[in-house]
Amino acid sequence: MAKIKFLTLARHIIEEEKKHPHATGELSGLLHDLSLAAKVISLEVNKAGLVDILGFTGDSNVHGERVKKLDIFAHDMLIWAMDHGGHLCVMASEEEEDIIHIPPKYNIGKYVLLFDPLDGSSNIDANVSIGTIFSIYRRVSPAGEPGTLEDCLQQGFKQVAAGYVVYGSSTILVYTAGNGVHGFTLDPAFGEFILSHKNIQTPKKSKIYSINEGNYLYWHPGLKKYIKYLQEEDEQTGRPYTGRYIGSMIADFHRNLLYGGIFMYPADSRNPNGKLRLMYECNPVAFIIEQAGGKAIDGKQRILDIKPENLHQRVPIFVGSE
Ligand code: P6P
Repeated sequence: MAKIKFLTLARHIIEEEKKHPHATGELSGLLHDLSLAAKVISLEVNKAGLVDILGFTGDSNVHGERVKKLDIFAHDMLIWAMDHGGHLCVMASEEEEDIIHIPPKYNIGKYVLLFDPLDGSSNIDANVSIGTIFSIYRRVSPAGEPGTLEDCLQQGFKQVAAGYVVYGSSTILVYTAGNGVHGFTLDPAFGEFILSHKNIQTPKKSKIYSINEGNYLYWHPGLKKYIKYLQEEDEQTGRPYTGRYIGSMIADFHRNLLYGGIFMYPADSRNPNGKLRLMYECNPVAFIIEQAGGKAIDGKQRILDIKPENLHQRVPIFVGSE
């Protein structure tokens, strides 16, 4: 029999699931449905320049940010792909103020999905990499009833899985279900995600730092000192570091996951809680980086320990090599 070299996402999920004797296959079904949405969004993102899907809908989202059509498309696509699989009891999205209920006959699933449908969307017209980020919990409300806000507002260390898709030079889906971090690259020829990065471990140390230096004036003095320290010359500690900042968090995070480094979106005098969202941006990447041997803090505590107060709360984040 021919030696088949490649491993599809679907096959990998099933093999991972076999490692858990009491796995029911629901999480596998959920991740499979997510990968379908990712393929369709990837198709649209990669031809965005060709059809009239660029530009603004003219609407603005719950945060008053002008919304690009692809944002809405990705949001709608994820809901369409996820709300009838029977795996979920509730969902939440960056694009929706409140929790998203699952149609009654399908809302008996035991999982909760939170997502940022298209992070970095201000970069779409410039062909810069953007991404979808997702976070999965087990429900805490009684089975058989519709999911609740309480199901969504769980601390990050309770995530059962988390991941992201980067729509860039290729489309890559990276996820963890608590047993390491694995990356799958989409082969558009036959529309399958193929294992390309098994068991990603982020370098313990690196010379890359990612931060928007345009906010320097508003930073805490200690942060100013730290960034200046990185820019000093010192052979022994490998300084000066290299600045790399795409302005699309998931693209910056993905590069640093593979190459090592630190990504920072700190609090500053204008944004006391920073800019990035806890539930569907910081918690997922914090789960991933810790599984890959790195760290994620808000400047004081572990991101995964933060007790959420609301669905769209922002937190400062310092994430990357230990
Ligand atoms: P700034 C994109 O809009 C985003 O939400 C993240 O993807 C990115 O890291 C950040 O904002 C960039 O923000 O203030 O540096 O432009």
